[in-house]
Amino acid sequence: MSTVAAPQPRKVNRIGLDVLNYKGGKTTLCAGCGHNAISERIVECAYELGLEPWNVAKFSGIGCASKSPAYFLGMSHGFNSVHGRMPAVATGALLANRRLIALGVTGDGDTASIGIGQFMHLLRRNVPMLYVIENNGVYGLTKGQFSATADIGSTLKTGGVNALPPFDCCSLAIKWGATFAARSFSGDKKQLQALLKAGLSHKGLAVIDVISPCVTFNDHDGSTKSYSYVKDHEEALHELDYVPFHEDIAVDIADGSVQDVILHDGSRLRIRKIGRDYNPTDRAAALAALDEAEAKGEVLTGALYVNTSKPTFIDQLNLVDEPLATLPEARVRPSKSALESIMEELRTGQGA
Ligand SMILES: Cc1ncc(C[n+]2csc(CCOP(=O)(O)OP(=O)(O)O)c2C)c(N)n1
Ligand code: SF4
Ligand SMILES: [Mg+2]
Repeated sequence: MSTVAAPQPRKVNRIGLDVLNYKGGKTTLCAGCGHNAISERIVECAYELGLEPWNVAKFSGIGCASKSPAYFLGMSHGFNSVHGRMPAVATGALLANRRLIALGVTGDGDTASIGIGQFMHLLRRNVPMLYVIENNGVYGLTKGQFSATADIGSTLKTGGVNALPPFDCCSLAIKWGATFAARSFSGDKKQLQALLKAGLSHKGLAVIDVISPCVTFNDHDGSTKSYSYVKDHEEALHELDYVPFHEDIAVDIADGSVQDVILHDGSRLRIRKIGRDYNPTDRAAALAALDEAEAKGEVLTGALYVNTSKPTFIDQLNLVDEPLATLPEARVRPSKSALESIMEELRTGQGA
């Protein structure tokens, strides 16, 4: 006699959702593309953190990387902007609703080529969002031309050699005002998960540059953004764990090889030394380490820089606590007498 297995209880997170609630549409990217692995990590992180997907706003530009928000967090808001213009859209949305959890996902072309101007202003404003760069060194969507993150001497599949120096998005981020900067690799599940969770817990601009190989156009010998190059040249600064605020954090950290960075929501980024001493709160040391790695052809990964004390763009504007988008007209529209007073001032040079 055959027996029917009892249905397994649904595994849910602390807000009662299962992992399927954090998925999106089926990917249309190439099999093996690094961007797909990053989407999977985002799904896992959002589920494990217990994010309310309806409070998340996903922002992107144009490119294979920028298509990927369609493949995770299907219950969240999403805005696919013009190529390279995502920062302005995200900034505007956050000004209208400061309670949104903003997640930008973009490519190296979208950020460092056409979008470099917008990226720089996002940095100097410290706009509070997680900004993930899926960095493959090429414009994947338009068939593999070099982007502005391609290294000097890197070759195209067709043989062309890149002669121009790259922008290092982490160096730019640290130098110009992001308060969290990290580099990871789409193939490093544990490190990327810890960084994504920490970036989502950070109050300020968190930039994570993830080397994400394009298997179709930039995964050959001669590319410095291929799986084999990154595996052979990765230099991890430390081992990382993310400890959520609701978990017991009692751990013996007396031996000096572990450092905790306390994030704004009370969770911690636990940093375990694996070689050199590295303090991610030291801005000058972070920039020097990136320069040194670039000179050696190394891909430096880990939490490069964290600053939890700088005010965000929204804080600096002294906005009211409620989202502006929800305020009634009576609170956002000047009264008739206030308008008359302004008009009088313009007419006479003196207030009414
Ligand atoms: C204004 C504008 N210029 C150029 C393009 C053509 N275009 C589409 S995607 C893209 C590059 C995308 O590269 P990246 O951001 O690195 O994403 P990937 O496809 O590599 O993931 C370009 C140049 C466009 N869509 N819009
Ligand atoms: S072309 Fe490259 S970047 Fe685009 S989906 Fe395919 S592997 Fe990914
Ligand atoms: Mg690209």
